[in-house]
Amino acid sequence: MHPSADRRLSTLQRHLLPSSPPTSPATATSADSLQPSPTMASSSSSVFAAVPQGPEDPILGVTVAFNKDPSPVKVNLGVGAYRTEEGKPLVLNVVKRAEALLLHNQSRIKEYLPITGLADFNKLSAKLIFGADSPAIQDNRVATVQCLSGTGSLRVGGEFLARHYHERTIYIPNPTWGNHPKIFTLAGLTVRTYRYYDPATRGLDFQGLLEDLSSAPSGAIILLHACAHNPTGVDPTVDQWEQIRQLMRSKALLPFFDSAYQGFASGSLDKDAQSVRMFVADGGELLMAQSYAKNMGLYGERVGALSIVCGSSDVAVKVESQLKLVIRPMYSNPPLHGASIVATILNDRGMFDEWTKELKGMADRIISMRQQLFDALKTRGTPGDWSHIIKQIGMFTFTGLNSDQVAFMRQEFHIYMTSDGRISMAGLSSRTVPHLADAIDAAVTKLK
Ligand code: CBA
Repeated sequence: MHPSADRRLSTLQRHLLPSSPPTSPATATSADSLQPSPTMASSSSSVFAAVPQGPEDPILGVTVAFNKDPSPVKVNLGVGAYRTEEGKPLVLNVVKRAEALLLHNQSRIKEYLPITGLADFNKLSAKLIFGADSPAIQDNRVATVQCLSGTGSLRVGGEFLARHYHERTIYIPNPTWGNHPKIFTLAGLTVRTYRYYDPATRGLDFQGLLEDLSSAPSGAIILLHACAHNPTGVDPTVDQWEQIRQLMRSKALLPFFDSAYQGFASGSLDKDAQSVRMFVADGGELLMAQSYAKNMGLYGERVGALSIVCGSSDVAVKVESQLKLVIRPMYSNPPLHGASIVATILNDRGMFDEWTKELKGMADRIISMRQQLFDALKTRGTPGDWSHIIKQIGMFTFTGLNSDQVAFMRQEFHIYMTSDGRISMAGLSSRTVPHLADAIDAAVTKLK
């Protein structure tokens, strides 16, 4: 464990947890009652005047800055959102078809969904990630609830664990998606990190990972990226996954998988679910947060699922009853539209096949962007080894550029990325690769 990383997290936890409420004032005197009450505040003041300005989100704030930039050559490689070769957001054809079907179905109603969401959607989502022949599904050991995309699934899972699991510590990889520590801290868990990435090799710090998981307390929760690790683009090999699985099961560590990119890493839904399926096949328990934001392009529909694989069907029934108690006071029940799109596609063989083709098209375009960027840097003779661009997988490249170089590229080239040097390959196109390569070349040459 890195003590410095742990210290950083506890500072973060102090910032995130609500501060204790102001002590209640002593009984009001008559002088007090002459002071202007909050409701008497003049129009120029506010009862919220002392609210401090909050910082922009490190990832979504990049888009805010990008939108303000009037430059015609600007490129947004911050948020992980797919763009076409023309640089436009993509609505999949199969999604348009599903929406057209839904629109023409006159018998559709707009009633509330159950607290757990659309039943069909839940069943199909569990099958998609665990596999149709999964023993856990066949034994009815899975409790699945529809949630607000990946983020909502992680949060509901975190709150469930904080209420009902004996160990409150969750270990997340270092680095990880910036929202993870905030989600789990606010859910009521204690967040610690395990070593994951080695900047020297720009690959997995497998030894460090095994050491840190070995020294985690028995029963601790371990957050694992199912595939296409964000932000590094570095995943364990199948052999390494097997060693992780054996170690975790031998120490009764509880896996909490985050699957935000199924199909985006390799282009194959089954291949990208391999790590998860290894953990389900051994009969053990786990949590799974699934998102359809990227692989179906349903970002703004906020559609995802939390599945908890339990030891028996009896336990799964009780777990589901408790998930309902987490969800009901939070947002009552989830939205209908996105889940209906997903269920329509997953329920129809033809549409499912069309989806997998479109998904593969997106994954392949990202892979080709990796090659093009690598070639462009090679042509320019840019100092350094850039082979990690083609070795890393999924939506992001963890370039190794430092925050000064990132700031320089924004200032001089209007290229926007997160300050840790992560670029969203899905935001690149053949047209913008040369511009990015020029910017990286200038940044590493000028700012060592
Ligand atoms: N888990 C991981 C590992 C992610 O990268 C993201 C999205 C999510 C949540 C969960 P959603 O709630 O939309 O289903 O996704 N991360 C981002 O792509 C972005 O959407 C990213 O740019 O890192 C974000 O919200 O930050």
